Amino acid sequence: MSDVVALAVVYHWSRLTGSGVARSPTNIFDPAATPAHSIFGLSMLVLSVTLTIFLLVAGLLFFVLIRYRQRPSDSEREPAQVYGSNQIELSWTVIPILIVVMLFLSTTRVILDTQAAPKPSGALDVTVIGHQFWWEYRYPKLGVVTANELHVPISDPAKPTPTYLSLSSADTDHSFWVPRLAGKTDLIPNRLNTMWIDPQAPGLYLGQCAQYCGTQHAKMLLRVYAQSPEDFASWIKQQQRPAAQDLAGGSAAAVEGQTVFMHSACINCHTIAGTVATGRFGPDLTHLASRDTIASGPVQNTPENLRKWIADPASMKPGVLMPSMHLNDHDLDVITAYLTTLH
Ligand code: HEC
Ligand SMILES: [Cu+2]
Repeated sequence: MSDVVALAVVYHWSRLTGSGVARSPTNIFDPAATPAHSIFGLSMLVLSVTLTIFLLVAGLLFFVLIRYRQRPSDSEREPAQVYGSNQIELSWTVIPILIVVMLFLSTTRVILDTQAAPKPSGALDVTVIGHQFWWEYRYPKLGVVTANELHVPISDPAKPTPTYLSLSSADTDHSFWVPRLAGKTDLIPNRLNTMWIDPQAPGLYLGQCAQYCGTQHAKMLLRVYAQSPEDFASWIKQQQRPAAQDLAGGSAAAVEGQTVFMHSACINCHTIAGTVATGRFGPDLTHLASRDTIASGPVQNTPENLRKWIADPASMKPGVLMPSMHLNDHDLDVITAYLTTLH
């Protein structure tokens, strides 16, 4: 109960001061998609019911404590003892039952609305695979594979184009949670879970793996880019281009970098579509340079960071499952030059 009060206080305080959780990009009180709106509505209902009960009970308790406190004028004799009252016992049994039934029905409605919603024909399908410690995104009908940065179209309530996610895991349990879009859904090996999101305004929605999955769980961030239909279509078009085209105008270093890359162990773990690199243990790098971040969110995608990452990934993400390949400075330079051409 004290959690509920604390939450309400924090919420109103931050609203008043315009700071703190209200401005946080992962604010659960600032829903931006239908499932998040339903959950927000339900939590406000539960909060108001439980808060009312708390205030009533605590208020009565304080009243009794103060009103009937011991006074010097009190006589030594015990006051009259009253036993049993059918009316009072009935009311404190029946009213809570009604409240619980009401909360149960409202919760059931939200669960049905978010989990059993019929899929509109305009829906986009994306397969999400959790890995230690990054996200794989596959768009099976569009032939696109990418990592860590999920792009989805915004959805107009008049003509909905929600994104339906099928979630699974390549290793251990993870959990997909972008608080402004929807509730958490776990990614569990050998099991397919589903959820959907329909952000209505373009923007970047952030989240975080919400199930402890190993050393770098904390740096397994979620980035959802909600785009206008036109922007989304052009992103898809760009992701569908074969990678080989990118090198055409590349520098000599980039061309040499491609050769070094294709002759090193990188290809066992990474895919670059249209080349001999077909590994699936690490993120698909076909359009690496089109991403804002690397390492699942925490590192900006700049040539310096990329080089540092390839030289020693654990320096940026201790416990990462990509080993340091101990490349010399020259190979690091040319591989970085090559990867930065992969738009
Ligand atoms: C043993 C498998 C393995 C090998 C070999 C390997 N990587 Fe990785 N790589 C990974 C994994 C796993 C990740 C994801 C790490 C994370 O974010 O937790 C990764 C991430 C990356 C990323 C960041 C991608 C992104 O979108 O965040 C780059 C770039 C990269 N590797 C380049 C290379 C290069 C270049 C080589 C060869 C010199 C190489 N890797 C060799 C497994 C490997
Ligand atoms: Cu995880």
